[in-house]
Amino acid sequence: MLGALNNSVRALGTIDERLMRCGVSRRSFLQFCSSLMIAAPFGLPITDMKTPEEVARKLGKAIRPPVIWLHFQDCTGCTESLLRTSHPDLGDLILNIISLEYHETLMAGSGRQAEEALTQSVSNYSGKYVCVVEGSIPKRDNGIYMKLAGRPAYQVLEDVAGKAAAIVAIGSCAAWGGIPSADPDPTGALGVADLMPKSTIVNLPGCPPNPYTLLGVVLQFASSGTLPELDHERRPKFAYDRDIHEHCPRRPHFDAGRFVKQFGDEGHRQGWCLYEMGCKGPDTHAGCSTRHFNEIPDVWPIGIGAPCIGCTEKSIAFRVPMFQVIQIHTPAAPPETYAPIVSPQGGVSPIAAGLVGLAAGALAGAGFVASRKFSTVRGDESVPGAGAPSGGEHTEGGSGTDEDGKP
Ligand code: FSX
Ligand code: SF4
Ligand code: F3S
Repeated sequence: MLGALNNSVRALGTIDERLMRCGVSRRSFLQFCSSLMIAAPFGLPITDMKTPEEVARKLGKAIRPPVIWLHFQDCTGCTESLLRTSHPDLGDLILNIISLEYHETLMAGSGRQAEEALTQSVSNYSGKYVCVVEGSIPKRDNGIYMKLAGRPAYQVLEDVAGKAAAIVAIGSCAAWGGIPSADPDPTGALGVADLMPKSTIVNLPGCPPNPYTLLGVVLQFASSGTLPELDHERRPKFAYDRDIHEHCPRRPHFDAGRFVKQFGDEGHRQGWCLYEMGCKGPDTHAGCSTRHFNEIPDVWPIGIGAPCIGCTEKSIAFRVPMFQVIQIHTPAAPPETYAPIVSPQGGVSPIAAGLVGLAAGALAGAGFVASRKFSTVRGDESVPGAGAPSGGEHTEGGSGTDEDGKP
């Protein structure tokens, strides 16, 4: 629901109606709903259901949300990650689920035609659309570094985003300036919230962010008119609640003190921890380690052997040098205190030798007792100690009695 609907919004029809009209199979829609559930396993009411069928039932009844997508200073990676899925059908499906009214990269029109399309969309869906902003907005020298149809980008933003029901700042550029704001920040690049602090804004930082996070937010809004719970940086908690380091597949190597020292070294080939290569995972909140990109397993920075640069964190990416090692703020012991991988070899004291001997003796004894407890008769699954089996063959090489009954 997008509040009280006007006729233009109602005319967009429900997601179910659209999918049926376009011949999209139920199976594709259910697959999409499963992916949405994986991307937002907790904290998003639209996916807080038991099965993809339930999610599909709820989503299907929602009116397709009208989306107006603005591009400012960016690389278009956010759009690319949304539409360049490994299954081409999925890109089509997404464009059927949301109603993308204006998007400069995707629309056929240009120049005056495009301008008219923007004006028309804003007026048709005023107060009802989701405005997705990609890219940062230059403010230095009164915004002369980026103009659209002769107007500075910040004015276009204020006009279009100002009439939206909700604004989603997709990517680190739109959230807080991103790459264009890196030192020396020649254009005075700002994020949407810097320019419109009082508006309803959801920040989805990431360079690029996971597209399912955007779809989760937009579809949640379309189906119930609500936005997910946000953290202090206006990021939805369902996607930014944990840091990369907490659930990184290389974490066992970190804990064991196995670090890549140089790209291409043996540790790098073995998939060891990238902390000493400058990985910012311990200070970076994002879900990349469990929600990979483009539907392909292991497609995320650390998965392909690159350290996390902290792209979802305002104070890290494009502020702290990529390969600079950061301090560990978690209570874990510092890496210097970890046990080395190869322990130095030295002489063995008589006491230590005695203790090792005792331990070895105990283990050998336990092994002998265990070998006596389990039957070596093929096919015998009786409980150890429950008495001799009544028949069957001896196992080859078994450690029980031989054919003469000798132990
Ligand atoms: Fe920025 Fe989006 Fe990085 Fe690029 O456009 S967040 S540069 S991936 O794509 O805005
Ligand atoms: Fe993973 Fe980086 Fe943490 Fe190492 S430092 S475990 S690579 S997040
Ligand atoms: Fe960004 Fe780090 Fe994920 S660089 S994409 S937050 S692994």
